[in-house]
Amino acid sequence: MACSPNYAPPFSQCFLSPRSQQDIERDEQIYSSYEKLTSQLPIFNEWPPYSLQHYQSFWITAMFIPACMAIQSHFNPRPSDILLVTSPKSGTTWLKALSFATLHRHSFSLSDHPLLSNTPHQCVPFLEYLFSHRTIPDLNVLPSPTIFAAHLPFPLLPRSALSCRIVYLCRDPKDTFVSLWHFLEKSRISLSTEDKSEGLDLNKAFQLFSQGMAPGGPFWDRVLGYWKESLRRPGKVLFLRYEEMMEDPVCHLKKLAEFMGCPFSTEEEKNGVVEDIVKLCSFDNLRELKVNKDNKASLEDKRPPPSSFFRKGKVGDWVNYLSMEMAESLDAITKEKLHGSGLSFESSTVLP
Ligand code: PAP
Repeated sequence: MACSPNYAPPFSQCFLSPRSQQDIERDEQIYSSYEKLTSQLPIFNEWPPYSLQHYQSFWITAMFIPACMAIQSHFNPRPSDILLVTSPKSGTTWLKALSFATLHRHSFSLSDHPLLSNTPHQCVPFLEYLFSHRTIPDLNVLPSPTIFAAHLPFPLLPRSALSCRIVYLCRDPKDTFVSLWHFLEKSRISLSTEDKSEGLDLNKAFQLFSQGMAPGGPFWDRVLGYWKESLRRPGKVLFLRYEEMMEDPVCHLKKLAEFMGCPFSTEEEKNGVVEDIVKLCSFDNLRELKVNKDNKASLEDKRPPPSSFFRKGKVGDWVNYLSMEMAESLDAITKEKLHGSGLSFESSTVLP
């Protein structure tokens, strides 16, 4: 059984294979062409600390657009791999922890687990970061299966992504918005050096989010993309909701394990393995770990501090920040946008 102090996330290996001068020049050319294309896209600077650009009908964080282009052309997962996709602030960190702990449950003991000394984001990296090093990563050197994550909207995923299994997690738009606003405020403060740019006022941010002009937006187009695909290919795309997972994490973890191809055995269920993983990955447990309490941002790659991914972890916290008028307005937009799709957020609107 592996021991977590020895566990090092394997992702640096993607960049270690010897590369010929030709490969280096090829990657250089590829990324230069992506940067050139990126520089021509409409830019929007209202959401500090990140700029957004309009790329293929979505507002994407500008610094990740060359990586998105690289993913679109060079991401070729193996059928065994698993891709977690979320709208930003929908429970990505939680889903990463749950799927990592579930897939690797036979390799690590819960008392000495990699998630106790690595953040969920270190255990399951975003493709947007893996492809942002001006080098196409060699993902084939990674153990099979490997879990990756992405915030990419479905229309921006390459066809090749459907060769693996995709888990999509979404969250009520009001809570998503409130979480996003707090996260960007915290990121702005922790990433600012001499630049003391002002934050985005909550009311203004709300207006922009409602118009679809928010990181990863429009919210509804993104959710609908994965919702429709999950109906079309239920064996390939599992559609999950934060509120439902919070209500019954055990039932949803079993569903997730089955979808990932590693269902819990009757023996495991009897022995409480599912409950143990839920406990390991719970908000209260992860938030209290030293590694996740870290308040230091990485200025080099503009990464917010680990602590910014753990705020309240509650359903319905919007009630503390949005007026009833705002909530009704966002609900009405959501109802209209999702009309006829079979998807609705109405049950998650009930006041907590
Ligand atoms: P990302 O999309 O930027 O990677 P993501 O993890 O989706 O981040 O967003 C963090 C949200 O998930 C926070 O929500 P809040 O602002 O409403 O509190 C965070 O608290 C919540 N979260 C993080 N870990 C967990 C967890 N283990 N269980 C439940 N919620 C969690």
